[in-house]
Amino acid sequence: MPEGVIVKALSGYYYVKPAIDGADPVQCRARGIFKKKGITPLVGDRVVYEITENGEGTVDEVMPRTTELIRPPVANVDQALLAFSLAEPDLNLQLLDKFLVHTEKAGLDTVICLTKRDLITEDGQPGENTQEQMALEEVVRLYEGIGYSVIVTSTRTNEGIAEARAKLEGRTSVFSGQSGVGKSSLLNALVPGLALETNEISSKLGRGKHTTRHVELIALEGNGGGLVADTPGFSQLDFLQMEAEELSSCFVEMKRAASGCKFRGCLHQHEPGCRVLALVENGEIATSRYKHYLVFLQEMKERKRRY
Ligand SMILES: Nc1nc2c(ncn2[C@@H]2O[C@H](COP(=O)(O)OP(=O)(O)O)[C@@H](O)[C@H]2O)c(=O)[nH]1
Ligand SMILES: [Mg+2]
Ligand SMILES: [Zn+2]
Repeated sequence: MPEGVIVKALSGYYYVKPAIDGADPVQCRARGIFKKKGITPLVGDRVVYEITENGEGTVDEVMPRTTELIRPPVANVDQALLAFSLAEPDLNLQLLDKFLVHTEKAGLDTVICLTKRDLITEDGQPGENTQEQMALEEVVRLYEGIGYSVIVTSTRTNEGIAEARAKLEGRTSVFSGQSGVGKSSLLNALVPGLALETNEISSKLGRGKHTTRHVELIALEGNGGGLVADTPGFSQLDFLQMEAEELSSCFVEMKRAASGCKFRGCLHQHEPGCRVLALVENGEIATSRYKHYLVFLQEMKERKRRY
């Protein structure tokens, strides 16, 4: 029986893309057996399906998942592409660090995509109302230094598009980022012929409206293939299911340093013999990252108190 991947789930139907390049998805119903077993097929699931008489099909078997994201609900994702615009809206490094906590927690490889390169000055200076005045080069150096891939893109000049495409090949990736940063535009540039709806930013609010409603995987044809989910992003970035110690381990450079802390379970605040604090002091760990860590730690504590 043929195999494929669920690329869309809508109104009780699952759209299964056959494992053949260029083939159109088959509209399928899930077998009743899944409901009995309490399995809900997810977008991203690799499945065995069967074509029925009317040209539709049935999903007969769901293969074991390697990963399972809850928000957005996608199975088998192995990579996150975090889209952050350099301007309109201004680059928000605190939000980027928050997204990174979530991709680390989910165990995903992360590519940071800095979009709208054409909107900042030639020498990479940020807009005036950026909270943290960090030039492009500095931002790239910071995150590459931690170990992340950073790609700078513009859908106006096509800068970085080929590089982004290469990163997506052969993998299942989720695109995440605030609305209005250019996710759909980027996908349109990456996939010839795709015409995702993009939206203009309301200049008053500095953010776009949500036009991406359901999760859908888009196939990158040719070369190594690959699937990409254009999603509104991790909708609720809260820290409810996280312990303080886990938070610090999601800052990977702190995690690496933590083995050098005097106390196990060190939260890197005021503990004596804290290696992280020493590295912040000597500049090996960026102040911005450490500051955001403390902000999130505080947020977590406040959350816990409220619930
Ligand atoms: N100047 C510039 N504008 C862009 C770029 N990419 C997207 N935009 C614009 O940013 C707005 C939001 O883009 P969209 O792709 O809908 O963002 P999404 O909400 O993240 O999917 C639209 O007005 C796009 O035309 C870019 O590289 N440069
Ligand atoms: Mg969009
Ligand atoms: Zn410490």
